[in-house]
Amino acid sequence: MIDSFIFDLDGVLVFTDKYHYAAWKEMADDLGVYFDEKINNRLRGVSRMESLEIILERYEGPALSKEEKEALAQKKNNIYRELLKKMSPDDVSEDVRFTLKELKKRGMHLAIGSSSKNAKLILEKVGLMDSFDAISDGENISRSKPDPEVFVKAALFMDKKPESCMVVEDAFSGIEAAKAAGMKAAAIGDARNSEKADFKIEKLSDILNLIAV
Ligand code: B16
Ligand code: MG
Repeated sequence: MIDSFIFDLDGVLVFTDKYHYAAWKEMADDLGVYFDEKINNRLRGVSRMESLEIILERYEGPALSKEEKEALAQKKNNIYRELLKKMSPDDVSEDVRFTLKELKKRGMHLAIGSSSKNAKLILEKVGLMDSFDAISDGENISRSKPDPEVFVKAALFMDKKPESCMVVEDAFSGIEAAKAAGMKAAAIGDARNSEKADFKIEKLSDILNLIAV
């Protein structure tokens, strides 16, 4: 029986994807590399360094050293964190707030399972830091989605078994990670096109109808 939910952050609870895009775009433009929204879609749920490698598929300049790549990722992150300063509790929809409160009321355990190293900063900015029993994010994993590590750790932090957890994800890589962890996977947004998802939802509150499964 499902008694725990693990939420992806970017694309599920908040929409920081527009800031990721703006920051990568500025970095790519400065480097003279083509980058658009379609390429940006491939970066959902993917770690920062892996995202950079995807963007560099179009790079035609001289070979970049590890240090140069790290500097590019750092540059993107600095721009991104500057943009995150604009975030406030208004960036969390009524539907998201209602759903989290309702799940708590029904005795569910709640965790974050995000690839982002900025997850805690985002949760603080939008006032959701105290809404979760556990946070598993880019700071406590060594392998990124589709590896199940981030969700396995979230379940561990809550002291829950994988089979009692449902993951809510907007990324293909996240749905794969949830299934590899032995959990149920509910897809929202882009991930609704994934054949591996157990459930497809339009809005977050739709998961309230899935609890009895
Ligand atoms: P950072 P999620 C992911 O967050 C984003 O979807 C992905 O675009 C980003 O590259 C990744 O976090 C790492 O983020 O650079 O902040 O560590 O969807 O797993 O919550
Ligand atoms: Mg996401």
